[in-house]
Amino acid sequence: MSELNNIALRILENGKGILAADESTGTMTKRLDAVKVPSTSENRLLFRETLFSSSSMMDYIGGVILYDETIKQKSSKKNSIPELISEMGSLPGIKVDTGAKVLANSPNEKITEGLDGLRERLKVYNKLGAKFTKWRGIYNISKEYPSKLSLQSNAHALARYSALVQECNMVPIVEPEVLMDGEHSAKECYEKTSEVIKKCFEELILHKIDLKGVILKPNMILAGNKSKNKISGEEVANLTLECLKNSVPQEVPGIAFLSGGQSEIEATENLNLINKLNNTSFIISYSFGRALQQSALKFWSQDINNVSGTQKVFNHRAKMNTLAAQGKWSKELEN
Ligand code: 5MM
Repeated sequence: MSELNNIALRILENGKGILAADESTGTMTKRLDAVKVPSTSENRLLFRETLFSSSSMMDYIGGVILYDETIKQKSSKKNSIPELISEMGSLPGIKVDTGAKVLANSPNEKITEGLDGLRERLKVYNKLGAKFTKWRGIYNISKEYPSKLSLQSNAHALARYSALVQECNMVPIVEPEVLMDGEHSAKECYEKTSEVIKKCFEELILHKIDLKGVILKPNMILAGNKSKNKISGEEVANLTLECLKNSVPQEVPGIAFLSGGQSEIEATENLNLINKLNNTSFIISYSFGRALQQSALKFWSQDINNVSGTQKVFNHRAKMNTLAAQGKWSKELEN
């Protein structure tokens, strides 16, 4: 087994998932504003350290995606944040894209930037303890989108990123997110997501990526958030599995879904159904941001020094998602 394959499997072993705590300062400020906590670097660290020192790190969270600010911070016990995460039994990772900007010549679409100087930045992150990385490309759905230009350029960037990451002995998480925004049907989401994922792997293969050392982080197949034709959880699960079977090469060891704006329970319920019906060879788990942190953040904002109370809320959510990653979750367990 290669070292990269080993890391990917370790992150996702036994129903473990990934905590996406890689909100850029702008996004984190929006999250903190919403719960009326000032977005200072101390507060951002306090909330994150509260999660990273919870018992979930041992039991449910196989990896944590950090943001540049956090990977360079020190915990209250004066060890580095990657050291804290490793000591708790999880693996530290890092978001290495520098954000999505307007795609030239297709102003309604985005292209993710961050390739310039990436080889050097990766060496620094690796020295700081990162074992894996993340890059997110975003796509919107409408009749004409994603355009060929967006499909091609985002896949190309994801492949070049993956090659540099593997060269530096880390596992790339490849995140092509087809956004939930819009009136589109689940069928359209299925078709466009399949096209997006296929194009990504076409480029990854062209760039000679070791697919056994990659984790795919896709969206689930859902109707748009403004669609009148919502589908059942079983239909979400069946369409999502069908899409993965048709577009992801067998060598890829694991798939960790993003939550994409679903509520906490909805994301857990869909993940559970996907795993119950999983007829693929992939390990299927989670890499949630909002769907893992929402309740914990709300609770923490009432008293930012209540570490154990906040950890209890977070541990519950992480446990529910790990059960869902094993197809063992049920609604009753939520109470
Ligand atoms: C945590 O949010 C990440 C993006 O942050 P920026 O937009 O500030 O760069 C995002 O990539 C996240 O990792 C994934 O979308 C998963 O998060 P959700 O909330 O969709 O599960």
